[in-house]
Amino acid sequence: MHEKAERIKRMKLPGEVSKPGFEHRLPPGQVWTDRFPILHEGAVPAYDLATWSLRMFGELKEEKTLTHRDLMALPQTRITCDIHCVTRWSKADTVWEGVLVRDVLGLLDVNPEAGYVMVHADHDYETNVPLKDLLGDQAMLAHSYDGKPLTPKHGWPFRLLVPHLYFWKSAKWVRGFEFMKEDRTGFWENNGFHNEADPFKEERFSGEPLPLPEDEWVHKDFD
Ligand SMILES: Nc1nc2c(c(=O)[nH]1)N[C@H]1C(S)=C(S)[C@@H](COP(=O)(O)O)O[C@H]1N2
Ligand SMILES: [Mo]
Repeated sequence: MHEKAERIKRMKLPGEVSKPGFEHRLPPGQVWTDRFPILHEGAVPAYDLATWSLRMFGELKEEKTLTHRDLMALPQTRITCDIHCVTRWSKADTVWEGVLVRDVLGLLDVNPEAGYVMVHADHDYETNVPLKDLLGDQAMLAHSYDGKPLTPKHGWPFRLLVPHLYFWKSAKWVRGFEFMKEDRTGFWENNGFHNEADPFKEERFSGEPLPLPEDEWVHKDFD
């Protein structure tokens, strides 16, 4: 077991709740919370929807820049899912609305060799996800949480949501998808986090020690 994983397991998390009957939905090493922690690097960006865009590039027949209006014109999907953060909190039955990534891909002509996506987000955040993990019934570009537009801190106007992977793969303030033949690691994947990030396999860390100070793991903000 990675030394950092041992240390975060000893921390008492704020807002920890017990949820009898939900044990089979709780990945190993996680605890349930009813709060919604806010975690990111850097400042919360501000946007004008008239100029906000999502750049789709890389292994495509033709690069495309999608506007807010392009995405809102796609079928709107509502999902309920559990989310799991590598800092050990999980939150059950979160409700999101947005557009499924596979519906967005319907606007594109993706080359058959593309197996991976580098998700680009503000400010200079990147995370890599296999294309197949984006094709399911729950991977979406979400614009609403719990029946209300996303707050700026949670990623307004659009965040990626890939609930079956640890939450660092769910990039807030998403600005581009880069379709790739070969996998490449993103921000946290370069900083000691596991490349695949399946919470039920406890894929938290790679073998490398994390150069992060202990207080990076203490939640600074909640909803
Ligand atoms: N653009 C961007 N997206 C990001 C991050 C970030 O630093 N920048 N942090 C990730 C991490 S580590 C987590 S745990 C979740 C937190 O999402 P939340 O603040 O809505 O709980 O956002 C992910 N998406
Ligand atoms: Mo995180």
